[in-house]
Formats: sequence, structure tokens, C-alpha cells
Amino acid sequence: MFEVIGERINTSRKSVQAAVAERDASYIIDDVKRQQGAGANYIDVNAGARIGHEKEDMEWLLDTIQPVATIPLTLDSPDPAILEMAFTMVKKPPMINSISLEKERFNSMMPFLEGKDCKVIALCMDDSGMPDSCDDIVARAKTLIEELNAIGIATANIYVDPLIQPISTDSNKGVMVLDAVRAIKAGYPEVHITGGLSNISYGLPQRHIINRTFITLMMDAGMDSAIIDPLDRKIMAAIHTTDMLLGNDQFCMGYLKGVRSGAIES
Ligand code: THG
Repeated sequence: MFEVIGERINTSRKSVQAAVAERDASYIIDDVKRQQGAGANYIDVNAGARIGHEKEDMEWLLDTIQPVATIPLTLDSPDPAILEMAFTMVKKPPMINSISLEKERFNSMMPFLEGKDCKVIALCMDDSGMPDSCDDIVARAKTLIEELNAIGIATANIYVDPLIQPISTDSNKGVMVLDAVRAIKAGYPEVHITGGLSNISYGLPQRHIINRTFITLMMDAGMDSAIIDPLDRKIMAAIHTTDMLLGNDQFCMGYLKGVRSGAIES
């Protein structure tokens, strides 16, 4: 089953930043309920945008969200200290977003993750930056999976983020990540593939059509999760329809249910 990580609780979004600054709990609660109602499987929580306030903002967000959250949270920060603090606060086993091969981050995340009951997003990033070839993405994924396996994180609990990059910067970026996803899934059939989908359309107009078309290609390659806005009805409909067309929806039950509920329309 495809897993949707709802991206909306992120202080880089102006409305969320304002709600967090004003400690407007009802705005956040309402948004979380809407993401859950739309079919999100996880709620991503990112409090990184108000510089110097990430710790208190993350604490407040977790205290606010957890009483209404019926699904697990994805704890989203580049700072291992924030992730460790957030991990102690969550009531359900979370998804940690993220570990990478950047030395400092890797060296503090590994001892923290050892033996933990959680899922982990593994970013194909190292100190040299974003990957710039398919082989580069695959090699980084392999290192991350093997290092995480060695500290007791099962492959099925790892979500590789191959780092989707803007097609506007280089017309090869789409094919590069599609080929990498196929190769990673061929080597590790149990691993999950996720990522921030909207990066593909950065810098271009009419972004939604690019995102929605690209996700069908990525799902064919083996992507089985994405960090997206679950309130975007068109992308959710594209995901459900693609899942059916790829043979992941027995007797088209999920599709038919989506049509009956009004979630899927032509
Ligand atoms: N990989 C992983 N985690 C991630 C990302 C990724 N977390 C953060 C980000 N990328 C994914 N989350 C979001 C959240 C909100 C928005 C985009 C990605 C968003 N963006 C609007 C835009 O780009 O137009 C507008 C922002 C606004 O409202 O001001 O909403 O890649 N592992």
C-alpha cells in the first residue's frame, strides 16, 4: 500500500508559522484532522523555520497534535538533538526524518537510532551535497541501508529518500532518480522509497501537473511513499488510480471506495 506523509505541519508555510508563533492550537488541530480525513498515513512535523525557536516550537506542536493524532508522526529536523527530544515525547513509534551520510549528522544519529523502535528516512545526501548521478544515489542508499541494518534497523523500516531535484536545473534529473529507484528496489525489495515530491517542479510554472505526472512514473519505478499535501485532491486521486493500475488494488476495491466517497473523480 502506498503511504502518504502529510507535509502541511511545516513552519516554512506562512500560515503554520503564524499559528505556531501565536500558539493557535485550534488551527493546527484542524489541519491535522483534515490531513487524516484525506487519507494521510503519517503527519510530518517540521518546526525548523523560526530560527532559535525550533525546540520550543517542536515541543508545542507535539503537545498540540498528539491528542488528536490517530496516525504516527514523522519527526522532521536536520538537528539530531531536536529529533532525540521529539522521540522522547511521542506516544506511538514515529518515523524519523532523517539520517544522511553527512558526517556530523550520521555520527550523532547512529548511536541514537541503535535498537530504537521506529522507521527512518535515509537521505541520499553526504558532505559533498546532493547526488549528481544515478550511481551516486544508489551507492549512498546502499551504504545507508547496510549501516542501519548493522544497528538493528530492519530494511522494511527504512525509507530511502533519493532526493528528487528540480527538472528545471537539468532535464536529466527525472530519469536519473527514476533509474536509481529501480536499482535500489532491485537490490533491496523490502526497502521503501519516499521523498519530497514537489522538488521536481521547483522553478517551473503550473507545478501541480508536473508533480502529479511524475508521481505516476516514480510509482512505476518503485516509490511507495511520498511527502505531499494530502488535501491536494488531484494528486491523491492520481496516487490511488496509479496504485490500481500497477496491480496493488485487488478487485479495484480501493479505487471504487475512493469514487464512492468522492475522493476520486475524473
Ligand atoms: N525530503 C524529506 N523531508 C522533507 C523534504 C524532502 N521535509 C521537508 C520538505 N522536503 C517536504 N515538506 C514540504 C512542506 C511544505 C511544502 C513543501 C514541502 C510547501 N511548499 C509550498 C511551495 O513550495 O510552493 C509553499 C510554501 C508556503 O505555503 O509558503 O507547502 O524532500 N525527507
